[in-house]
Amino acid sequence: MEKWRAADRLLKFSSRFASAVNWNNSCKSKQGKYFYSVATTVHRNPLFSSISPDDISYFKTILGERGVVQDALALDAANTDWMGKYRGSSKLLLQPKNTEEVSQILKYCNSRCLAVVPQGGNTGLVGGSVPVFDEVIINVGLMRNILSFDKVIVSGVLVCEAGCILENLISFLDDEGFIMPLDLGAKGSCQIGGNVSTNAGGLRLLRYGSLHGSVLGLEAVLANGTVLDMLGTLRKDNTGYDLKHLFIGSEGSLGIVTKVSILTPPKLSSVNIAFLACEDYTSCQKLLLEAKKKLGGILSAFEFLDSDAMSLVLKHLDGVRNPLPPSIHNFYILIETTGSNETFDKENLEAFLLHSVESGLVANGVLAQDINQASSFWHIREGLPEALMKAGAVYKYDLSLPLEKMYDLVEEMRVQIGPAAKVVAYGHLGDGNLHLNISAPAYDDNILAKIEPFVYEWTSKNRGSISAEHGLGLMKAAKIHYSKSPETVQVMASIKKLLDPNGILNPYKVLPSSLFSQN
Ligand code: FAD
Ligand code: 2HG
Ligand code: ZN
Repeated sequence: MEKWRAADRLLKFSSRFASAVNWNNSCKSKQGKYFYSVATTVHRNPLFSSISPDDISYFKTILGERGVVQDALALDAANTDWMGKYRGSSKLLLQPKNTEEVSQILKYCNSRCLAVVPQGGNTGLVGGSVPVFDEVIINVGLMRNILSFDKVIVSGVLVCEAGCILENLISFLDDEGFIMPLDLGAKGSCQIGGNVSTNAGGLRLLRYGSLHGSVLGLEAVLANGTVLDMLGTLRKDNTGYDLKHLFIGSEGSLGIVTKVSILTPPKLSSVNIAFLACEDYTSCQKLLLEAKKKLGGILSAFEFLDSDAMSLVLKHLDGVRNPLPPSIHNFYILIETTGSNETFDKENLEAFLLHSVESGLVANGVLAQDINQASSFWHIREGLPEALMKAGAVYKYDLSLPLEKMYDLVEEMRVQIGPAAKVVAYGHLGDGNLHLNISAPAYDDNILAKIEPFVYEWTSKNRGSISAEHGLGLMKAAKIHYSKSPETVQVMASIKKLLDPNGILNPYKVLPSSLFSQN
């Protein structure tokens, strides 16, 4: 118990820390240094047209001058992903203001066979949000209206346009006494349309489930311009196939999401956060099991990072300090509880932590005493992607694995790679989601050859998924077979061909290009 240091009351809070890194600041200067060409394995589909002056004139008649962006700086930003790793060469960015404009754009692009890439906040981590070649970029960021919020009749249903920034929705709901069922480090930049299109997981999935559960409806525009109104607000609706699910997680390959209806939970008054250290991975697993048993309904996050991840954050993020000094522990766990009974919740968490220390599962720990301390704990976990960016080149793998096997991969990867790069592990342990990051001074084919296909084969052999939450994008389009059977991939390709016969929507992403080469 003497290792247990602070146990004061945590003030309620809503937003954890400032938005994601603005990639304009963090990545741009690195492009020359770190840019990593992946387009070499993909060839431009020769059936696609190139933009002509007539096309530009047509788009101006629909969108006006303001919605047709050809400015070099803006295009440079839209062509480059958050990591500065993937880069296209689009000459055109379109910014529609409503669904009708999206429909007109797509109808025209389809008739001209102009390939498009839907782009949201451009925070994706798999090269899905930027062009591979000269695809037209369509960003619905100007479509950012909240259309309705029903907190009385159908509790907590928010209907909004797809370009709403996640953090703005979080703030809006906070004022209304509700919260978004998802939260992620990129909240300051990512759009709800992008979140839905990637089926983003994030830090609250453990408690509120995936977007397949909380998205009640959506509106999407197909490649030929057809508007699919599936913007229901009902909890239950079993009339035929539930097509909205096709658009949740299809990464812009089946349509452009223009509106979203989402079920939001009420904000609860008591939030507590603990930052703990464990000496081995087995203790982390046991702690999760215990947390699920003892904290049950109030457990809202269970995140982990290893010692290399902690060292990286301490080195690269300004103003961050280890809440559990002096030495680095092998593993750190961040536990959050959210409930409605402040006294009970706090006592419950304290009793759980005390028991965990006494039983040896937890080596050291600290409970946030105020909102600033709580934010600083979250900053360590949420700041990891930014710290990795600052450290140099990074190879990112976002894996679902059986919990008991998860850290074996990390250890095997360290042996596999040797001293050439640092293997850094963290993630949403409560969801069985490992973020395996390999940090190197620069992109290097020799390092890549040590990582792939080893990481995919290992994951497949252990019946994991090669994409827990980030999607396949360009990075893993050709790797889908490691997680899905040939028959399943074939059905996916049939759906793609049915909804987008010319293949104009986000080509080269999600599914192997080889499946469409006969087009
Ligand atoms: P973009 O990156 O612009 O696009 C992502 C994909 O969606 C692309 O394929 C794009 O074509 C498509 N798309 C975008 N908008 C639309 C639309 N309106 N209609 C159709 N298709 C569209 N992800 C997680 O799951 N969990 C996390 O915890 C998490 N944390 C992150 C932390 C940081 C610091 C960063 C940089 C990223 C993180 N991500 C996380 C990844 C990323 O933020 C999410 O995938 C997010 O949902 C992407 O939203 P976006 O608006 O930026 O989409
Ligand atoms: C997170 O959980 C994001 O922080 C990013 O999903 C993961 O950096 C990564 O690999
Ligand atoms: Zn994540």
